Amino acid sequence: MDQSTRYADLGLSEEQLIAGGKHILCAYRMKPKAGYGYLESAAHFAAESSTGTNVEVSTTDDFTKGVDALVYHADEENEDVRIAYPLELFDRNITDGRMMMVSFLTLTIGNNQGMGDIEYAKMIDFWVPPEVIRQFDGPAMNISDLWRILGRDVNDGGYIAGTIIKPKLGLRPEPFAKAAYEFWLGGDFIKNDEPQGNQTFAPLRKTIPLVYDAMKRAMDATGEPKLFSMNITADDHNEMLARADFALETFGPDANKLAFLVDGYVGGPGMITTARRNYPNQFLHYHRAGHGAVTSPSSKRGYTSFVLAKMSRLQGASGIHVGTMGYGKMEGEGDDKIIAYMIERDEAQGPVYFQKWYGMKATTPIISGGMNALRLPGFFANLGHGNVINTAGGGSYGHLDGPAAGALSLRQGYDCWAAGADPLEWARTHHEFARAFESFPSDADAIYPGWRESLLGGNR
Ligand code: RUB
Repeated sequence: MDQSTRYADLGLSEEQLIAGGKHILCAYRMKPKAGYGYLESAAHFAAESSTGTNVEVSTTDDFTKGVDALVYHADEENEDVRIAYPLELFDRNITDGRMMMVSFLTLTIGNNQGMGDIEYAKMIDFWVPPEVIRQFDGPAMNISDLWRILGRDVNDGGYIAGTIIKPKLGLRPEPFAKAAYEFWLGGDFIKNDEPQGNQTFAPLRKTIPLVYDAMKRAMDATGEPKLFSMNITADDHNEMLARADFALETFGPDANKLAFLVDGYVGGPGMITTARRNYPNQFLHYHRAGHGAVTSPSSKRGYTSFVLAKMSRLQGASGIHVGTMGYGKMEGEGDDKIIAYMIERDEAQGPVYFQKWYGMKATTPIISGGMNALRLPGFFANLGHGNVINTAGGGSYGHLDGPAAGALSLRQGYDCWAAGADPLEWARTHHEFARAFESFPSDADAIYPGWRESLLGGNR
């Protein structure tokens, strides 16, 4: 059944929809199955994403039709479909009237992902009006709060050198805390790797007190504050709270140095909001493990990393992983810097829409995945600034001289970029950075082809 007379209105202008502020706009890369017309399929897609189904139903009335999602742009050649969703469609809390991300996803990336007449549809951007900004929590904390704890400038405090405890799994409590202590001797921020929690060989009630003890010793040894991002992800809301409460009590007077990490893609929006609303005084670290299943450029369905990051700011993530923009081990490219700009600026241009955030706090980009000191100067040159958290697991624990040297090499990699220095020249006067070349020789060969002659005098 062709529903395009009801669910499409190509006369609507995007500019007017934005000025009106009564819709959420979504842009999809969409292709119908062979034999289905483009506008007809797009209209069916909008119907299934709002008030309709594949047939007319007798219970529809005039009010219902007033909240139909409408296709307002359908460009078959560029596979570009844009849909306006009236705000009334979205579910609201009975407790406080606020909007919820799960409802946004259920409608805009819900049944429409499995329709028989759609080959694929991937959301590449969305735009929200000021009213939606007012109805989401947004971040309570971000990198500024971490800079304050670290004693730095709260507006331009610079690079936070971090790591992920490695190995990913298999450390018992004592070696785990030792690994943390050693990194903190040189670096600022440690996160649990995302599968680490309460495994039988490392019970959380034993591990977390040892981690706090390691933090205190590292703070005494260095005279600097340190930060720990603890994974509180769990299926059960009560289990999340139990983990978080135990850690807050354990860290006692240093609880402000504790962040909570949540696996927000596998766990879903409810988990992020659990952390955001129950612990507004803690930095909320959004880890996105699993997101590649839908965000990868090889996936034609789901949504992009850009969309994921934008949703996370609305929900209130303090920081989210945004990839390494082609400089690390995970998929990505230089243009992904718009992901960082969208979450950290008060207004930014996305792939389709220009978004204003009306003062909603920024979400901090977390740069991670195969990073080490050698990769940082190029990364920062591409991004254009260094006000990020960087977690380098292999890049710290893989340093030939150990994690403290690994941490120092990261900081020196950042300083090299900030000074506008030539990395090979910089290495002559920065020992840990120089040793990163020998620690990660294949990276060194790829990024700095002349390094062996320059640093080793051609001896190796
Ligand atoms: C980092 C690591 C993280 C990824 C996740 O370890 O594996 O889980 O950063 O990817 P290492 P992303 O530093 O040893 O590579 O940050 O893209 O979400």
